[in-house]
Amino acid sequence: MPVLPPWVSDPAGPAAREIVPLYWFMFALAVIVLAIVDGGLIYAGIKYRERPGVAAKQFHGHNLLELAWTVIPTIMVVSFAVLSFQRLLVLNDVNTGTEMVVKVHARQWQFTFEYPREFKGTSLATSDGPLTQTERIDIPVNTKVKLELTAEDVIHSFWIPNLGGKMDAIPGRTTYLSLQADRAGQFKGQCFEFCGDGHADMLLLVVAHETSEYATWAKTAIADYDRRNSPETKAGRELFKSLACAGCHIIPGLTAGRVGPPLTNIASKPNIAGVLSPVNEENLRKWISNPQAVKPGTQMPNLGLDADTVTKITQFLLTQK
Ligand code: HEC
Ligand SMILES: [Cu+2]
Repeated sequence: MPVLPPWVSDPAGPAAREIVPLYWFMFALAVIVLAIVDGGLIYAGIKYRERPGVAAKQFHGHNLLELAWTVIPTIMVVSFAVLSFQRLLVLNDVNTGTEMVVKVHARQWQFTFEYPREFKGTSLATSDGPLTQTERIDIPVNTKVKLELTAEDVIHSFWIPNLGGKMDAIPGRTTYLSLQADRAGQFKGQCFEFCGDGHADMLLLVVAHETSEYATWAKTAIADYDRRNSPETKAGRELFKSLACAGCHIIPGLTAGRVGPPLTNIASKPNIAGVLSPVNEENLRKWISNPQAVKPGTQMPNLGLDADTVTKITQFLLTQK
């Protein structure tokens, strides 16, 4: 277990590096204050305590001391404020040198990232609009990315500790944050504002790619997106999203339920709910039409769907490989 916070022990971006000196400065002064206050307390407690032959004394008023413990903390607090403000000016400058703008939509309980149409000649557009990803954002290293954050329901907060900088996503308002990584790698984070039941599952991952590899990543991401969002399975996908399935199952980028298992790779699983194999059209239909008949007592309810709905949803689930 590292003792120091991640942005201090392993700063991986300019925002984190910006904060480190200030962290140490405040930490050092806090330790000095602690030593003086507690030291004085312990010293006085021992020296002036009541003991056989010595009565405890009371002291009142000492102009010099009172002046000192008013003026010194005032100077400290004002200097913290000035230094923090200076850092904030740097951190809040999301525009200077920005090379890419990504929209971040926060909702209970996931972050969705919407990329621009292209980045330095690499296309990031899919066959039906901008590329979007959930829980995960892929960026090129040493590139200043401006995040435009909004929230659909309640306040959420975007924070990747190793990269520094934290920003709330607020309904009805857009907030901004710069994201930049010094080196390729993965940096984890989590929503940092308690936002309901699923708050602890509202995860974040920043994947920083070498610039030369960014185009390769983009190609795969777009292909994945297009496969998942193909027009043939659109009807089933929309049904899945609007019916109760969405409340219980997660498919990143689509739904965020956590009661049932994730259905991300359902089509390549060996069986359905551990009891029905293989995973094919016929068995998926059986399960979705009446899970209780397949596995009595299962927590998935019978939703009483008509045959056409079941067909469409099944077609869609078969693309989740
Ligand atoms: C009330 C919550 C709930 C709803 C609503 C729900 N499910 Fe489920 N689902 C579950 C649970 C719980 C399981 C695990 C069942 C088990 O293993 O006994 C499950 C299992 C599954 C599985 C098998 C997953 C696996 O990994 O084997 C599929 C497929 C599935 N559900 C599809 C759907 C579809 C499609 C809908 C909407 C029509 C839906 N579910 C609605 C809770 C739900
Ligand atoms: Cu949240």
